[in-house]
Amino acid sequence: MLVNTVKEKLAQGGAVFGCFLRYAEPSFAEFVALQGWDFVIFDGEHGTLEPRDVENLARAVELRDTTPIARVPTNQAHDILRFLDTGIHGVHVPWVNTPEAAADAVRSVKYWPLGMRGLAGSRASDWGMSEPIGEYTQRANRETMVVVHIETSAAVDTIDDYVSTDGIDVLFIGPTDLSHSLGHAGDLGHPEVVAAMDQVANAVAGSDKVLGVFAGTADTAVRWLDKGARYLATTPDGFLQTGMRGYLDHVRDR
Ligand code: 3PY
Ligand code: MG
Repeated sequence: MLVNTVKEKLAQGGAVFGCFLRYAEPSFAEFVALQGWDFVIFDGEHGTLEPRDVENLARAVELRDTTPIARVPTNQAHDILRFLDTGIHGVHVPWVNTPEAAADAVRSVKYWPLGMRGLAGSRASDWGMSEPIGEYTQRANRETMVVVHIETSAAVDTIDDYVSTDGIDVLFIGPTDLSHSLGHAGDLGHPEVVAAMDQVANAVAGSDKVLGVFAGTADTAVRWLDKGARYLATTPDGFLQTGMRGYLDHVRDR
């Protein structure tokens, strides 16, 4: 398991930038990593990616010094384990709607004494060949990140208790699900959605957690940096769509 440079940069007070990817193509993942993103999040919640895909995608981005992370499909220990065993350096856990569920996520990600992640030879541990297994478990506990999605009104209502939960690195706002949960699906600028996101940002400020958020465009990311976010994620889909549509609109309208 390599050093988690995202965790390192965050510990130094820096901001990190990443991309969600939902395509099972290692060359595309490597192409994206070469743009210079700090991390890539392979999306096991939305789309079709399975742990087998993620293992090869992780290899591809590691080649380009980019930290591999995955969004797991559920907050179930066995789902989280199958993704972690591929060798990724952290998980995004979706739909963590109570502080107790956040503590469950930490227990699934960490080995003893912080949690009860299942232990066996896998790519994550170099199949037990590089170091004594007890050293690996403690190193994995240090290097592996827990990113918890705050994306329902129930989570926002109890945000102060998430902030004091040990073992969480990033509290990550999922604006789309949050807007849906508040009855304003897709309207990320609705005053109630903005107020809920600001409530999360205010609760995280001054705590030992990092504020993360999905920010599709660079302008949105800059606004969030100004509000204290230091873990920003987007997706290539929007950029591809804008670029390709722009090309076709330009050539077809002549
Ligand atoms: C959301 O907006 O709901 C997300 O999960 C973003 O990744
Ligand atoms: Mg979501």
